[in-house]
Amino acid sequence: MNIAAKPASIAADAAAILDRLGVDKAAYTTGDLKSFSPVTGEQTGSLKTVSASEASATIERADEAFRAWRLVPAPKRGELVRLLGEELRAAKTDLGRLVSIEAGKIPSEGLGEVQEMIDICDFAVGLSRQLYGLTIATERPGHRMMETWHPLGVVGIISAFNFPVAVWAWNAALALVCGNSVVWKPSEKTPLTALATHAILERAIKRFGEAPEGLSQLLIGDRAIGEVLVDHAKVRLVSATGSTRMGREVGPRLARRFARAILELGGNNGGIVCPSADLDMALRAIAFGAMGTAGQRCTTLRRLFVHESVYDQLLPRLKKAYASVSVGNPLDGNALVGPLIDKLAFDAMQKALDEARALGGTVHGGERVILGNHDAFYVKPALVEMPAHSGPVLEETFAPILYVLKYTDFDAALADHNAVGAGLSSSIFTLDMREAERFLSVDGSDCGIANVNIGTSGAEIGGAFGGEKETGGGRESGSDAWKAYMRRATNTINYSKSLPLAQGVSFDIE
Ligand code: UN1
Repeated sequence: MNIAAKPASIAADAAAILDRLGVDKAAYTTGDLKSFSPVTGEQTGSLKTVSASEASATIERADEAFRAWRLVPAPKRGELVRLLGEELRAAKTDLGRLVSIEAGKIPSEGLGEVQEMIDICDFAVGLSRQLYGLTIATERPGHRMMETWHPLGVVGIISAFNFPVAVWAWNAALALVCGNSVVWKPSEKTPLTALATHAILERAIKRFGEAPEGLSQLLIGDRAIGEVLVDHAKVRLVSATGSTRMGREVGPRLARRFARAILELGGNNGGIVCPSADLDMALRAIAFGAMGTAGQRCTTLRRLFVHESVYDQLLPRLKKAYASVSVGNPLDGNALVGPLIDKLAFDAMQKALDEARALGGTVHGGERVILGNHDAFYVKPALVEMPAHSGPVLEETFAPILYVLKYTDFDAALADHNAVGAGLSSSIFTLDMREAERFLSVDGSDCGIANVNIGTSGAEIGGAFGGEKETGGGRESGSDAWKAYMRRATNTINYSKSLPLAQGVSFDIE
């Protein structure tokens, strides 16, 4: 879609996009939740929020919708998701730009996020004809044993600012083909992209024609609204993406009522550069992994272990890349690094850098870049040479900080690599198959994602996405992640004329 004239402000730019996508102006101009663009810090909207009782009523409606939707054959449900994919293709330019406005992503990353949504729709459409279980050999004659997968119920989605719409799509596309209804609580930092996404979905629902009312709904509100979603008895699964701190609260609350959780929490992702590494390739992968999205992906590369034999070759090249990377307004120009989401993120980054300095770290970059607006927080990505794997290196700071450590012994580097709370993504750069295979093996990387000769970030949707330990253990997106969105029934059918008991038990009554 062409943008006719250059809008006067970012707010006007966002309003024009929302208008084209069919969002009612009142939804983002007459409420009390203020939204901002990190690009300039300017306000972009004031959104209507829901009360706790309205949120409960929304969930009840979603439960009603679920009861009807589960009866629709799965391939037919897939047709709705196919239409969603079509609408997303048509809206890609607009939604991608809105992601840039609201999350500060550079254009290719804003568009890339929408592409992830399209990809997962395609995946889910195919999946809608593949929701199958096993037939299992039984020990009894004249019997058959099989498993059936049934829809689960209302699926709650809690998403974070850094992937404001793709994470919804990973969950919603699967949940819908699996026969569930969806209630979404987006980040308060990125509500406009949620309104836009929902308007796109509503267009697909309209074209589909037969979806029950309330099949997919949006809750704009604060943390208390998220709690309603987590605590409501009709919500059978909550997929929550965000900090480990958030997950520590959400997980036990869901467990208390035996609801399911898919938790996708913090990452403190590491990479190992071995003596045989292709350094040109490693350099590019490290640069994107550590500086891309201004260090605000949960898969961002945060710790780099470099073998002493290549340290002095790689470090100067990395320093050069850090010194020359373009930081700037993602809406115009060709910057590779956009803004941090807000001042809190900037403060957390500076605190981590101070701690690193106090422990003897040498910090290159990391300073604020003022681009004419004091409410926007741009930074030079920071490269930190650390003498030891300690202090802030052990924690995820959601900002572009890459800690670099020199190693001598592969086993020791691997042990340090695994010695953090989070366990999301990891990579090794090597041409030595022993090192590569070891990294992927049982006593290699302990993360949910382990890569060879590519970076930690930018996973495709076809694989299961998520991580271990304090990352929460959940898996979303591809592979068989769909199973978390359904319930499995094991069925044993007796077509014989007798009733043999399993394990040879006899229980003969007169
Ligand atoms: C996230 O940061 O929450 O692998 C998700 C990646 C993206 C998804 C990141 N496909 O970097």
